[in-house]
Amino acid sequence: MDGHGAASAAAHVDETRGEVDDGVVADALAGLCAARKTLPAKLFYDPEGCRLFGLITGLPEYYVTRTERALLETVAPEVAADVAQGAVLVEYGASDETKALLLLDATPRFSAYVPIDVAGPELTLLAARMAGSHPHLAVHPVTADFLAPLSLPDAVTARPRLGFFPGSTIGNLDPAAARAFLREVRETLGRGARFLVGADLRKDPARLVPAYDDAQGVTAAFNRNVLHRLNREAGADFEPDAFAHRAVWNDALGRIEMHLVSERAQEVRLGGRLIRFAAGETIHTENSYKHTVDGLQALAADAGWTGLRVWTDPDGLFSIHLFGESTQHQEPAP
Ligand code: AVJ
Repeated sequence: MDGHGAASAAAHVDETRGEVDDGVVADALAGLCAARKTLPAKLFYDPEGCRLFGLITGLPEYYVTRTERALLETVAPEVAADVAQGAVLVEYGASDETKALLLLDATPRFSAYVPIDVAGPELTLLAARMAGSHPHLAVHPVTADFLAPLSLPDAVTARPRLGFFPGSTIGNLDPAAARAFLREVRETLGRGARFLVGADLRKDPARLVPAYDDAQGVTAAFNRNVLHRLNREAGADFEPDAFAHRAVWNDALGRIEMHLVSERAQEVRLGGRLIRFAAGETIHTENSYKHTVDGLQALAADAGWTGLRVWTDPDGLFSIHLFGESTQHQEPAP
C-alpha cells in the first residue's frame, strides 16, 4: 500500500533466513548509521504493515481515509463529466482499485486504467478483479516506484490522460520532493493532461496528533512493525518493545513526525554492523506534511501545473485538487 521508493530487485538467499532483500538492508543501514537516525517510510508496507495500515484507515481518530472517500463521492462525478472520450486514468500508488472505481464508474468514456505501484503481486490481483468486473476497460498495470521517472505503456500514450494520486501520500514528501514529483508527473502525463490529487489539510494539532497516536495503539504497532520487519527480513535483533511510539506535530515544518524512541541504552545488530542507541534517542520513521490549500496550489504551480478546481469537505479537514497541464505551444519566431 502506498509503496514508494526504490523497489530493489536485488535479493540473495540466506541459508538461515530465506529471502533477504539487499535493498531493504542497505536503505535501513544508511538511515541508522546517520547522526540523526532515520528509516525510510516505504519500509512500513510489507504484508503485515499493509494489514495494519488497513486497520488504521478504520480508526475513529484517523479521519483521513473516510473523509477523502466521502469527498470523492461528490468530486468523482464532477471530474468525470469533463473526461474526454477514450481517456486513460493513471493512478500513482494504486494499492487497490476502490478509489479509482469512483471515477471509472462515473463515466463510460474511460478506455483504459493504468495502476502504478511497487507491489507487483497486488497489481496482478487488481488487474484480474478488473478484468472480471470491467471487461471493456483495458487495464495496463505498471510495477514501478512512482517517484522515479517512468514511461506510460505505448498503448495509452496517444489518448487523453487523467492522473490520480489519492490518499494524501503526497504528504510523505518534503516540499522539494513534492515539487520534483509533481513536475515528473506533468512530464510523464504530457500535454493537456489533468491531475487529481488528494491532500490532508493543516489543522489543530489536537486533532492531528491522535490520528497518528490512536488509543488502541494500532499506529504504534504499525510504527514498530518496521523493526519486526528488519528482524524478519534482514536478520536484525531489534527488541521492538524497547522502542516507544511517538507522534509529534512539528509546527515550523508543518508536519506530523513519527519516531521510535529507544527506552534505554541498547545495541542492535544489522547487516554485520552494530548500531548503538542512547536512552531517549529516536529513529525518525515518517513525515506526514499537512499543507494548506494555497500551499499545495503553490507547490503545483512551481511544478508547472495550473490549478483548475479545489474541493474540501464541510469540516475543512481534507482537500482534493484538480490540476491542468497547459503548456503553450511555442510558435517559432518569424
Ligand atoms: C499513507 C502516507 C497518507 O501519512 O497519514 C498513517 C501513513 N502513517 N498513520 C499518512 C500513516 C501513520 C499515511 N499515508
